[in-house]
Amino acid sequence: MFTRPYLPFSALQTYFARLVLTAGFTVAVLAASPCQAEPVSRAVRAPHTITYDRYSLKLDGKRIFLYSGEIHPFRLPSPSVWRDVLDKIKAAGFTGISVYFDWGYHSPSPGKYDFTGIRNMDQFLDVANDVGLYVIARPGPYINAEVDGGGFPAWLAAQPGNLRSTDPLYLRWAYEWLGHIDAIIARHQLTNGTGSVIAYQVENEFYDPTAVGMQYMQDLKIKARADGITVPFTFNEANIGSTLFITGPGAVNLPGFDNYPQGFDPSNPEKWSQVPDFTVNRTLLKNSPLFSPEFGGGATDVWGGPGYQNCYELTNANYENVFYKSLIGQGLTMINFYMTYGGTSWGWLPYAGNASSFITAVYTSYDYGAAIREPRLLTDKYAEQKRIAYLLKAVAPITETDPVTTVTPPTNSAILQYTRENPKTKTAVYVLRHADATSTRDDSTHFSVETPDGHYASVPQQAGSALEIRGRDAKLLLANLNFKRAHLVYSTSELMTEADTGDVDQVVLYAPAGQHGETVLRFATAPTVEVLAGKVASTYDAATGDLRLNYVHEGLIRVQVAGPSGTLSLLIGDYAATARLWQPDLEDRQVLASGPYLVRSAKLVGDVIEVTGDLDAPTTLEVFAPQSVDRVVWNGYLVNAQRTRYGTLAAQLQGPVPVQLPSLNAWKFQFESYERNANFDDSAWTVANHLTTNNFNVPGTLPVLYEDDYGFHHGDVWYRGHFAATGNETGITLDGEGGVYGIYSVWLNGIFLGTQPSGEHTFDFPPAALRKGQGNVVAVLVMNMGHNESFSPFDNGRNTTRDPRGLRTALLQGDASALTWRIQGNLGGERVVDPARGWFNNGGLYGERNGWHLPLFDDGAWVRGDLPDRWASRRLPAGVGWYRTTFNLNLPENSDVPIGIDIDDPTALLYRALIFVNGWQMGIYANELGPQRTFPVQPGILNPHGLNTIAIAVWGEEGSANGIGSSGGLGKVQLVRFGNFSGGVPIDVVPAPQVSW
Ligand code: IPT
Repeated sequence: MFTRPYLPFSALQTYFARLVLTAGFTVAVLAASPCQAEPVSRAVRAPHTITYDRYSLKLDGKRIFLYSGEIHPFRLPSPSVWRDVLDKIKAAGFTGISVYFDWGYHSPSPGKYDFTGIRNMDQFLDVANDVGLYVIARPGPYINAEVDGGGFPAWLAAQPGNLRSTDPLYLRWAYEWLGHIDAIIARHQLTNGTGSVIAYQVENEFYDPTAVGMQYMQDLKIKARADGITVPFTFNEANIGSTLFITGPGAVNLPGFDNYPQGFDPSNPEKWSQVPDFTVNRTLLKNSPLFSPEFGGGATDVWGGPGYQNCYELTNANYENVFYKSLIGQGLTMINFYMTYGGTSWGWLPYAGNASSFITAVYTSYDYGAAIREPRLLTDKYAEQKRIAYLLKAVAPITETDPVTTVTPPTNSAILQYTRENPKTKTAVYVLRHADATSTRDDSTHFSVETPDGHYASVPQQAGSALEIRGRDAKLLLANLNFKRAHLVYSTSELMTEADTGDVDQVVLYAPAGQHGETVLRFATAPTVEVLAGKVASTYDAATGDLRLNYVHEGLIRVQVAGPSGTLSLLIGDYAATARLWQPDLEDRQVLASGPYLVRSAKLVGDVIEVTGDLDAPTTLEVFAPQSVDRVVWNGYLVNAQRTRYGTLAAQLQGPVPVQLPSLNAWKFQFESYERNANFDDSAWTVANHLTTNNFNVPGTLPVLYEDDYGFHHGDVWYRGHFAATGNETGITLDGEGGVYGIYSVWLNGIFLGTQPSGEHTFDFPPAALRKGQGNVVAVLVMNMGHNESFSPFDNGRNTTRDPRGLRTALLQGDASALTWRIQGNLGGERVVDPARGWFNNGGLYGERNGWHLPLFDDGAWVRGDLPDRWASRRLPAGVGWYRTTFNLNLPENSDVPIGIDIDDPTALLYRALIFVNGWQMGIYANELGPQRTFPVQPGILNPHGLNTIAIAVWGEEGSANGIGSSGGLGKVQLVRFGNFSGGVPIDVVPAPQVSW
């Protein structure tokens, strides 16, 4: 654990200067200790008014484009890196985030709530406010989200009441949750001036158009207002064109429509869809903007699926380009992308699934193929979103546009054009794409620009050039736009941003490399045009005042145009040249920085610009700042910056220090599953003898053996059924229920009877195993892969969270002997023994109940367990065995080295494994299913500067008593590095018990 004081430049000056040699360049260092990215607080403090009309949201009367990214704090259980991910979202120009709050993550048992440690949502919302992101708060009570129970706490499944309805037996619990979470959200509202929450979503995707559904929504709204929620209400309706909750009871202020055009099946990532039409909502939404609360930013994957790289490709940068720009072309001014950072469904958070649902199940990773990958990595999807987001920030007129219908269509009929115009400024917005969005053809066209500046019937005008639209590509073009120091008539290049750096107006334009570009600016008198880099042809027409620039996009072209109102610096790039361009938010000042992997913040202090960020390699940092600035501080170091011939400042920055991860060896091993044996002492276990249940699903036999009814909710659960044998018993019929991919293993008096997937199965007793006239024990280990969601709010769907887990049926065959049962899940059940890691961290394996997963557990008596290891050669039966090792990390200071744990083994072996890192369950592994074999582990869970412990609990699914046919064992386990960056954020190791078991 370490924290580093931030030394503002003034403080740096008081330190001794010293010189270090970095990558062949001399850098003056004024700091005694460097600093990692220090939060630049952009905190919003004064109370604000939030209003809206049919065009956009308005904050204190000023229109904003809400360009928002979805992130779930419960999928990032290391508060230090909340800031990292939020910095990254902010740095891409997003104006907001949308956040689900997971009821089940905060409530282990009826009446108990926890908002401390990794569950500290005040802290999360504080960071969002500090970073400068608006928040759409989505507290449910139901959230879906591919999380256990869809966000319903598992204990709720054992309570009476009709979920997601007006049933008072349900509402009393829903209100209890809202009472807690609303109080937190209310403290962070823009309307109070104490935070950045800008909107509040009521419930989640709710198709129930009946009186009950509408009243339920109305009840939740009344509750939220009573709890002090004063920001506008939103709702995420699934069906574009639905009138639900737009008027009448339950109506929200800002109705929105979810859409995932590419769907959720990543098996064919080349498959494309058509662009949905949100404009059908225009007639419905009279007084609120077009809004998509969830627009596909990636996709889910399932156990045994093709993996998240496919999800990424299914929703790649081209998809973003075409679909997101089309939404702007349709006039949306509020869009949230689901997900922007997916994260990790660590522990037992993943939703186990329902074979009939549109998403059957998810596994530990919730990477989602999103713009920021699970190890917090930036991608070309991120770069694409940044180009769009910067444009939206730079061009205020886009927040208020009407469609223009009287438009000459593009000359190429394969191209579709959305045309919009700001009614006040008459700025025109054109979005051009293939009418058939799936087309892979490269096309070219001319189009017509008609604004108060004039009528340009065929653009581009330059003979021999055309507007090129590649297959699966789109362009958002502008006309009649006032820059700070010049007027844009039109451009066939896309605008990324405009930054007034004080003396010049930096205007960044781009297009794919090799494409023609034409930009027309208007000046009353001929400007001077100086081409500083690249090739540009310019013509000035004194009659119109038009200065026309023609060029071919390649690298970074630089042109200075000096007119009567000042100098315009045009930076004309291709995609590569814009990917690493940054416009940190300085509120009243504007600067650009280019080169680094990430720029988190910038600050002007006198003649110094302080920049923070991350580097993935030695980097030339170029800073576009006022001419008065002549010194550059990078992450607390004064660097040697030179004035370039373009008037900018450039400095060579040293890349990250090379990092070698330790190899994992010296593994120890211990087999357990003692519970399978007849003589195991289960007298302290819970007696399972209920004859009734609140669960609507009728048990197959009595007593009720649903684990949730006995206070065991997550992970693996043991059952032991005792019976006195007559000798006629031939077997037992069991229905083990652990969700679609759940399994259960069964033993009689320690003799293994088999492992089956969820569902009913009869296990035959080997005659020799039965003890006639004596006590016998059937032992069952059930893997509960999580509770189902309650996706459909109709009666038959709203209670699917109650789908039973554990045993539903247990019936001896051959003789009706009575079975008496005991059950044991996680240690303590609903009485949480490890509040820091919490109730999703552990199930009921012997090792978990005895702390074998914890860092300082003494495994001195265990045997050697070099990997790969095969239980067949150890003559071990089916059951559970544990591997443990430790390793030291000593990662460079001020660095971010995302690390994961990788398991490599042939998939023929049937085993499952739980991966614990420093006691935290960071992965559920299914060797036979995959696809996840690499498990990112965030810093804070990992100690970057100290000892770390890995414990892996393996459940060998098959094998005889002497180990023949044993499927247990463990393949090679290694640490993998997803990158190496200098910079990062300060990391605090998450406090959690070491050995308090
Ligand atoms: C939408 C849910 O609102 C969201 O919680 C999540 O489950 C998402 O789906 C899929 O990742 S529901 C919509 C797609 C019908």
